[in-house]
Amino acid sequence: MTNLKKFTAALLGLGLLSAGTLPATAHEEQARRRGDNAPIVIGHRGGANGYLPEHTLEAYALGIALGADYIEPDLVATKDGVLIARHEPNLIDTTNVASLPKFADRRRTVMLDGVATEGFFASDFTLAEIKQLRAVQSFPERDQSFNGRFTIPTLTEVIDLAKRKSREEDRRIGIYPETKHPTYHQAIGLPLEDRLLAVLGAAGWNHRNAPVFIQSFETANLRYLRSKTSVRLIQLVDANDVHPDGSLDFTKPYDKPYDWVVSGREGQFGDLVTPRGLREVKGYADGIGPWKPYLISSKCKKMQGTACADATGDGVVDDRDRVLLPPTDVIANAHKLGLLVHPYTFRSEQKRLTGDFGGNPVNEYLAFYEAGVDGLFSDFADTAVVARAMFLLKHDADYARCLVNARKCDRSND
Ligand SMILES: [Ca+2]
Ligand SMILES: [Ca+2]
Repeated sequence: MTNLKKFTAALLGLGLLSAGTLPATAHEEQARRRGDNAPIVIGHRGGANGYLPEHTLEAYALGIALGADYIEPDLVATKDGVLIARHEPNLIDTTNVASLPKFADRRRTVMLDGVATEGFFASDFTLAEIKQLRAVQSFPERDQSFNGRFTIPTLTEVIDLAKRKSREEDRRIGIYPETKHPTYHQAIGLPLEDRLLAVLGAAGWNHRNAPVFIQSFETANLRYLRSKTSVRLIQLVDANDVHPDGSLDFTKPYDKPYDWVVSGREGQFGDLVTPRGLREVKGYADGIGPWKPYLISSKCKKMQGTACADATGDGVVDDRDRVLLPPTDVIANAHKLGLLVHPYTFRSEQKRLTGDFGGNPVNEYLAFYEAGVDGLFSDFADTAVVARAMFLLKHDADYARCLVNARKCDRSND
């Protein structure tokens, strides 16, 4: 956070400024244009998982080499209570576990957030057993040639890597851990939150100025974490899909945070990004991590019945058959409250790029940087970094001079 934002937050806290008439907003905008508060690039599942199997030290290291400011370990717990980096408790899509006869008897079906899920679960494996597995690329359309080569890292190993690379690269590389399925982990007796704080504490990173953001799709565990730590917290905001008209679809189980299902709270994820919802989030978190259509959505170019038509005529219906809608007011409303906005997930494949971007992922990043995001989650950190440099060249004369003079031009905002 910039000094200006801290000052603004302090004034808000003292009641000297009302969020509705925030004179600092214009200054913040100027600061952002100068690059004082350049958006951060968060290496989603490492930041190089467009290239390598996700959540491996190799993918994190490549993400850092490609310029990511933060690397993102998703966290699940092993049987012996160690936090490891995996996208899901179910290891079947991201490791070779299903091909190892010695673990065949571990296959089972569990209820994961109300959904019957079959596979191999991290909580049935000790860390020593986890270390016998190897990671695989979970996106079938991406390079599979590194499958079976890399091990599954612990959170501690990820932190050690971030610290070592920070020294080697002479820049601050942080971590952006996500607590995966917190209610589920509590129910199986392996709650994530205190384990995470213990690991951060051991690393000297359980404090406000640590290069750490903790994120969650649930709300109750973030409130708990707020009561235990000053580390920055981010409320993730999901949805199921985007309707043909650009409005969001809240089909279960992606309709609401799972702790709301358990507690019986009405509503849906979208409630968290209304002005009222943002004020609630401000009570326990430092920002939001919304799915990107909450900020800039898209609608079908042409309809076929009630669905999108194949407007491009290439035989498939995907994001290329959609056109952008104007940005929503979510970023402005969040910024009025001093909340950061870090949308997900930016991916370079052609089928994932809205028609307006002309097949160039740089154009998507530029649209979101121009809309005012404070950072974003990318599978291809190199492209996010290139687009950020273009954005800063356009708006930040100091940055342009710095680049031409071959000085160190580290513009990330913390
Ligand atoms: Ca994640
Ligand atoms: Ca098409």
